Amino acid sequence: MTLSLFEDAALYQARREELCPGATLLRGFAAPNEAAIFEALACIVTQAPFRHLITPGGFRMSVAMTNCGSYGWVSDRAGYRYDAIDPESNKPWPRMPDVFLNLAQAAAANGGFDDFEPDVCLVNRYEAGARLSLHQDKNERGFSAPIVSVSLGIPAVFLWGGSRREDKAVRIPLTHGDVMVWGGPARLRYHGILPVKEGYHPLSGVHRINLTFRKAI
Ligand code: MD6
Ligand code: FE
Repeated sequence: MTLSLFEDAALYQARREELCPGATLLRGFAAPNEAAIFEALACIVTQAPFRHLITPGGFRMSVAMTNCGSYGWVSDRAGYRYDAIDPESNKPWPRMPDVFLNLAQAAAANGGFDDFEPDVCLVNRYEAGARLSLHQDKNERGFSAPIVSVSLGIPAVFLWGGSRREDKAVRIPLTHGDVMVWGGPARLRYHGILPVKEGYHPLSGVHRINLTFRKAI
């Protein structure tokens, strides 16, 4: 029997971990939709290929990125921002596929945030050695909506810090299908990804893929 995402979400309980008020880890939540997610992703990257963005400080990011949705997160010498146009193609970003939107909304509801309307899905691709240093997600216009973050492919260790950069961070191993829902009092916590170890996953090859859904505007 195949259940809809929403029936799945209603039944989903067992592997849910509350990290702190506002942050919930839904272990394996995306796994039932893995095939449809990777099909949709293949279509997105033909229109908006992965690229290594340049930070405002002039460094090439080790994580390759693309986006889908009404806006995309971009970085260059001028700064970080959301843009409705992909600067590589000068066209709008690919639309957000239904399987992405439904997954993000079901996860948000499971984490206690109803009516999540993401307008961006940032797609991060990590190869061995790629990392994301501690940061806050604060380029969005408001912080009332949560962030939904989907981990796929090879594993990684998530650094979960506090509200100040110098606060000690705990390490959370994330594996294929894990979804983090993160908002309210946790929305501006520092976080990052440790350098990814070599690995192989049948759906992503040597990569870790992360989908981060946000309401940017
Ligand atoms: C990643 N994620 O997991 C990077 N940000 O590859 C993030 O930077 C992130 O997972 C905000 C909320 C959840 C996240
Ligand atoms: Fe982030």
